Amino acid sequence: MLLIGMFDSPFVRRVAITMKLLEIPFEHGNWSVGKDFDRIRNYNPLGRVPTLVTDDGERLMESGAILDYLDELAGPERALLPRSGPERRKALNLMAMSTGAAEKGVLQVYERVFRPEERRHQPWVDRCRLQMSSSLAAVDRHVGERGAAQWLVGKRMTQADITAVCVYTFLNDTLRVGEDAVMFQSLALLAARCEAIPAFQETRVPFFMPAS
Ligand SMILES: N[C@@H](CCC(=O)N[C@@H](CS)C(=O)NCC(=O)O)C(=O)O
Repeated sequence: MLLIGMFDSPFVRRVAITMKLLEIPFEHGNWSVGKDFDRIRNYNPLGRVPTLVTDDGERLMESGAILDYLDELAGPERALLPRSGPERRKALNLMAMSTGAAEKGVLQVYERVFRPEERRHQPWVDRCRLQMSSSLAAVDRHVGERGAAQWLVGKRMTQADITAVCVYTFLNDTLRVGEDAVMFQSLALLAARCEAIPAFQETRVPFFMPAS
């Protein structure tokens, strides 16, 4: 299988960590959405990552859809998302809050990476920051309610934990959300626990953020 996209993206990284945890081997297409745009578009008309090319040549897009495929490959015992019921809904909800925060973070990052300074619209950036922080704070509250030594859902690590940590680490690297230590303390503790695990360490590539 070929996983396209750099690990500095939280969406790519959550797929890569999942593949490592599930022991599904893959080649890594370490291509940038900036300079390798045309190359990526050969596999995904949107030019987005992650994109997964399966051993059968099928091209899968959207990290959520890719994770669904990987869970199916792994089977119900090893799948990283609870199969049904309240635990599945809770995990999906937490993942939506985390990926939503990441999307609002990515929009702020792209303001700096792709848009010239004189064309930026600060009220839009502020709105994104508020949405990102509020969503991340909601995830942080859930982590806090569960307690520092627990997982977000059930008794073992699930996709809800992997996604929350990938997003928190990305937003901390790029937008320094962790400096607001009061708001995201519980997430910071969960991230510290997870980032020590080999699958997380092997995929840890800090995003290069331009200064302004
Ligand atoms: N909803 C998508 C989001 C993926 C996404 O935003 N990827 C970014 C990299 S972090 C990307 O490909 N950006 C390039 C672009 O959209 O032009 C997913 O979950 O896969």
